[in-house]
Amino acid sequence: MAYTCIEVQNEAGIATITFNRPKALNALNGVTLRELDDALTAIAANDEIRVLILTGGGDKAFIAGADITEIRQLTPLAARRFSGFGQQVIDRLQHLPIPVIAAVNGFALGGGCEMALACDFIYAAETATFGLPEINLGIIPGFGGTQRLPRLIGANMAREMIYTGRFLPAREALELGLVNRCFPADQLLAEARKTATQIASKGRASLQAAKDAVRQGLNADLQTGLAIERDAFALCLSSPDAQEGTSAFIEKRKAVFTGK
Ligand code: CO8
Repeated sequence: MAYTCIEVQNEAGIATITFNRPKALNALNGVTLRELDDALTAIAANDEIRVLILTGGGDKAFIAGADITEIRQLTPLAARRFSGFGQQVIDRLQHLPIPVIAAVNGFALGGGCEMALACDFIYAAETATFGLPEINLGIIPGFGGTQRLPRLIGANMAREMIYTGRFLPAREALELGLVNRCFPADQLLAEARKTATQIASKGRASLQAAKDAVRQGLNADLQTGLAIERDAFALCLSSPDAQEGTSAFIEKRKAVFTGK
């Protein structure tokens, strides 16, 4: 499928998806979501890809939200469908079998912030801005923001952001734990790639097991989470990559994981 609103690049086991409608600050329209859905299917099916980075094209925005010109025309039924489709695509991102890093290079607002929240972690340019400003439009977040943000930064901070629509500068997002690390804008992608390269050298099975265990455990009580971890641990230990990793330690050499 030829894409018009995103760009996909694969290099050395690292895929990068760039949202590319800079004139509309990369706002998410239906076409962008469909293209993203398609790209995620291809990435999930490609065993060579170990890590995905999401970023925004142009120098102003990661994604400035759902495309307001498009959503304002929706009937309630169509809005429910569009919100459901957006949630589904963003959920697929969260369930992708590989780690996903959001490299937030500018505005991450509304649906853009919600997209970043579904990634495994967020790196941000010092000039980036986060927010859920839907309340200013007379609506609420519809791509998972009311659910994922409280889980990440706590209910009260999330409530304040959602009720006021306030924009948070990257430094404040860092203090809140919304962002893992901040970098000067011109170093953001290189830093995201550096971490991605480090992660890409690990075993595919153990990365997926770790990702699944954290995600599933976040929605479970502690005892259930520990049971999930036990099962995932046992499965990992029986994998060829675990044999390789433990043998390499004993033989004092660097492990070479095959992803099995
Ligand atoms: N949708 C469509 N176009 C947009 C959007 C958007 N979200 N954001 C910016 N644009 C467009 C502007 O209209 C403008 O276009 P043009 O040049 O043709 O006038 C261009 O991008 C540049 O924007 P600005 O001139 O406004 O740039 P500024 O630097 O002055 O301001 C801001 C940047 C502060 C980011 C400002 O553009 C803004 O406030 N944008 C809207 C942010 C927002 O409210 N986002 C939330 C959208 S709603 C949402 O995400 C809901 C998700 C769930 C949907 C569920 C579906 C049913």
